Amino acid sequence: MTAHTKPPIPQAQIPNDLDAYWMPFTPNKRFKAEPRFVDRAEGMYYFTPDGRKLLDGASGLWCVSAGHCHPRIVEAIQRQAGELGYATNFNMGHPKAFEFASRLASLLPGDIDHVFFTNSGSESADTALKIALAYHRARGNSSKTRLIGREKGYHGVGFGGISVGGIVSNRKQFGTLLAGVDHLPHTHDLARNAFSRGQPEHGAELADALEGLVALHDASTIAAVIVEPVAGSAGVLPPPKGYLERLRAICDKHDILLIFDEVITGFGRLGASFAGEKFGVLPDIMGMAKGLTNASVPMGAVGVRGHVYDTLMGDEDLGVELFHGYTYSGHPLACAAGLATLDVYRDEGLFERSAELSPLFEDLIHSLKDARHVIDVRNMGLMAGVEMASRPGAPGARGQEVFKRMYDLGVLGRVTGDTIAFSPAFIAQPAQLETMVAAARQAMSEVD
Ligand code: PXG
Repeated sequence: MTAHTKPPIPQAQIPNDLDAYWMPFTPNKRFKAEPRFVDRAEGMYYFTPDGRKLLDGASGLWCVSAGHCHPRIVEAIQRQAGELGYATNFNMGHPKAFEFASRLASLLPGDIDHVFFTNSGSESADTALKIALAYHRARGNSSKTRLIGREKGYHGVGFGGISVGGIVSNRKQFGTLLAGVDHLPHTHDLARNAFSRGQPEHGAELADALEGLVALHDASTIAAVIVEPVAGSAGVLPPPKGYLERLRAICDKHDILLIFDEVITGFGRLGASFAGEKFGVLPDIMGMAKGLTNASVPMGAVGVRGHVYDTLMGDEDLGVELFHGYTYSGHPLACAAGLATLDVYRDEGLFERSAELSPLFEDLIHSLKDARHVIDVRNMGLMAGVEMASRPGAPGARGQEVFKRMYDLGVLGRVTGDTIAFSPAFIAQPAQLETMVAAARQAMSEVD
C-alpha cells in the first residue's frame, strides 16, 4: 500500500471552539495557543488539514503497527457496523467474540489459552491485577493481596495501573492510590549500559529486589508482580540479560503470579509475536491492547494460562466466576477489526517483517550516538529511545523542542522527558527509517 492512493477528503475545518475539549495528557493552554491537527492518514503518513504530509515514526502511539487505515481492516469494520454494531456479552454471545478469542489464544505463547476482553491497555492492567487477586482467593490464599510493580513502569491510568505504575507525574495528583503496593527498582542504568544494542549486559541482579520484598512483606502477602517486558513510556528500556528469567524463577519459588504488560511489546513490535516468546519467559497473565486491532477500534485483552483459568472456573457451578466486565467487552466492531488485523499480520508476514527490519533500524538509530546532546541510544525490535542530556534545571524542555522541530521537518516521533522514541509501523520502508533518523539528527543539531 502506498501513500497518495486515496483521494484527499475535502479539507476539514479547524474547529472554531477549542475550549470545550479537555485534551488528555496534554498541556491544554499551550496546545490551544498553537494547535497541531491531522485529519487523514494512510500507511506511514498523517496528513494535516493544510495539506502537509507527516511521516509517522511512532505508529500513532505505538499502536498502528500495520500502518494507518489498512483497507482490509477498514472494510471489516464497515461491514460489521452494518451487520451487528453492538451486542452485550453478559449472558449472551455473538460469534465474532468467540472466534477472535480463539484466534488470539492460538497466537499467544505457551498455554496462555484464555482471553478476557477489555477496551484499553489501562483496563487490561486493572483486569490482570483483579484476576491475580481472585486467583489466590479461589485457592484459599486470601492473604495474598499485595501487588508489586516497578519504578518507571506504565500500566495505564486506572487506579490499579497507577498504583503499580512508577511514573511520579501520573501518581502524585491522585491521593494514596491502592493500599499494599510496592515497587521493584527500575533498570535504567546509563553508567553501566549506555548505548547497548538490544538487551543490556548489566542489571539481572535487580530482579533480586523481589527477594528483598518477600523478606520485607512475606510471600504469603504477595499476589503478583507486573512489569512491561520492555518499558515503553519511560523511554524504551529493554530488560537486562537474564532479568526476566530471574523474575520468573523468584515468582515460581514464592507462588507469586507474573504479569507481563504487553500493551506495547505485543503483536510483533519486538520482531516476535510477543515478548514472552522473544525472551523465552512465560508470564501467568498478559495484558494487551494497541496492536490488537491496529488501534482501529479501541480494544484490550488479558490472556491467562490454563492453571489461572481453571482455578477460577472451579469444578462446581457456582454462578458467575468473576464479577468483572465492561459494557463493551468483546464489542463486535472491535472483534471484527481484531480478526482482520490478525489476518493482515499473517497474510502480509508483518511480524517477520518487523524482525527483518530490526537490524537496519538498530544500525540507523545507533548512528545517532554522535548526534548533539545524545547520552544514550536503546532499542529492541522496532522500538527505540534516544536519550538527550537534560538542560540544567529544565528536564524535558530540550525533548519538547526537538520533538517540535522534527514535526516541522515532517516527522512524528514520541517524546518522553528528554528521550525521543520511535516505533515505526512494520510496513516502513528503509528510506522512511532513514528519514526519521535524519530528522532527529537535524532537530538535535538545531536545538540548544
Ligand atoms: N500498558 C502499557 C505498557 C502502555 O504502554 C497502557 C498500559 C495503557 O493503555 P491505554 O490504552 O489505556 O492508554 C499503555 C499505554 C507514550 C504513551 O507516550 C504510551 C501509552 C499511552 C499514552 C502515551 O509513551 N501507552
